[in-house]
Amino acid sequence: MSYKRVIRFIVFIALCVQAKQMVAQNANTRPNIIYIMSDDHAYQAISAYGYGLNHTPNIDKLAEQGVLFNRAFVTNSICGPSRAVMLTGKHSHVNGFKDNHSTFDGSQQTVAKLLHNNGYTTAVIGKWHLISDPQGFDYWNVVPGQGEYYNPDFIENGVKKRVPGYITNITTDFAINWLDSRDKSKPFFLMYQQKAPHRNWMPEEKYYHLFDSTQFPVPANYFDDYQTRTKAAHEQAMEVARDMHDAYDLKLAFDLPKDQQKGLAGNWQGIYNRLTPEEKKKWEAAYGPSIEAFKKANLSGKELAIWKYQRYMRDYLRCVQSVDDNVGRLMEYLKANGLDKNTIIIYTSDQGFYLGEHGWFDKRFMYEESFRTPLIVKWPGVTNKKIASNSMVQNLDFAETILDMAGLPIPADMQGKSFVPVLKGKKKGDVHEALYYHFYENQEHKVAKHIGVRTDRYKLIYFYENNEWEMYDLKKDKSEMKNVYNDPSYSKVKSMMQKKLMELKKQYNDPVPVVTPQI
Ligand code: SGN
Ligand code: CA
Repeated sequence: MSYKRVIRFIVFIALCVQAKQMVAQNANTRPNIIYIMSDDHAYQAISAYGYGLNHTPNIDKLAEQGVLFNRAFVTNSICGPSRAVMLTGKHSHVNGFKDNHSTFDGSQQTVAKLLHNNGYTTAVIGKWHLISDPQGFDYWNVVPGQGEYYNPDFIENGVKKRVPGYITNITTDFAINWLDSRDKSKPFFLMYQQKAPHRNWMPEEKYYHLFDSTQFPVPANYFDDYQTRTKAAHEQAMEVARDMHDAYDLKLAFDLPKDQQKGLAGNWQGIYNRLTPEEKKKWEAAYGPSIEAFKKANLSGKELAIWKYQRYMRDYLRCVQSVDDNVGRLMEYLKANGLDKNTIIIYTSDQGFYLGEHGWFDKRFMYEESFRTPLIVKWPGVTNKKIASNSMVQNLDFAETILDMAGLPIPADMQGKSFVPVLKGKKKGDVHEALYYHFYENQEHKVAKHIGVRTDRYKLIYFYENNEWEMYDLKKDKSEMKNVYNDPSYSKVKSMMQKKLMELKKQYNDPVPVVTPQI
């Protein structure tokens, strides 16, 4: 080798070493980010929020060293749309995914792609629900559609296979495996997304008897008659007492006769068939006695409605318990591998959920229980003690906040706002002074399409298919039982809120089809 070539070779090696050191340094200084999103996890079912229904010690531990948001909301309370908003930082009408029947245009800009293109190694594991294949991830292992609780299918980087076990545990196994085998020279971004506690709430074997003897307090408005509310609240199909299916939701049957296997009964048989004969035996031993007791009691009217509520709550909260256990497992892994000090944890859900309030299960409406979502952010070195924040934030802000945490520039076309200043304790007030909402999917559960605006104190909802309005004074009426839209003493508030709604609609450029002459 000539002298010059030797020098060139030495310089090349020195540059390589330097580059490697820089990458390693980056991996050490730029935070890792784990975005934990459970499906349909109501804030009422996280003990840190103080509702007293259950105990979630591992999620609560995040809140002990982080910021617990009391006023985090979504823009469109349903699964796929919420996920698309989170990924893009754009409202549904901009990212194109308006309802669960849409297909995500994966070619567009997402927070995952931006992190990936700027030195992060990225993965998404668990529920995805955006139809098209994930893009912007070094590794993906997601369930098709909603996923199944027992022995679910997973699609790993495009290859589908059935995986034995319980979905909440499997999702964590995959997350830990990826963390173990990831490219350790880079910081990581992991989207760890549980299917639980989504319908039809099938618990893990070890929790079959949890809450067996617990009587949950029935919400004060469980027997809501929707007086003062518009047609939309009356016409929904999401009442625990009326719309839950005996086999599928309430687990009042095992194998069904062939001629009954239609609709939700068919769904039940399909998922029940995923259990092995051994698993079916254990399921039947656990649920059999309560089915017998139920038949014997021969309940009707209010008693039957309350029995259904208790049945729903027990299974829902049992599923939550496995979610909490698995958050604990993941945190233990981080600690054991020295990752806990430089990993930000975000815990949230794709929306809120009704646990019997207004008599309902499911979500969709802009009323608080489904519009709001749990949100806890733990950022080691930044959020060191428990802080409860009342600042109004929205899932529209997640993408920008994550980029901000990673020290990356925020694209001008994103529509949210970073709430890093709240996490750093530099901002106490609202990130948004008013929040915009738009729900599109008037199909299953029959919730009319609507837009709306929420401020600190008031909420205005416009069901534009019905041309009907509702307005709530949240200070006086936390449960949204009294529609004050036509109350003359609120006429000024009404004009102020309608003005805000139109301003936000314009700001976000939402072409809502109908606007009445009233505005
Ligand atoms: C399924 C459920 C609905 C639920 C939607 C949306 N029905 O269709 O009860 O509202 O998902 O949920 S089921 O018979 O299939 O269980 S979401 O979380 O995906 O938006
Ligand atoms: Ca959901």
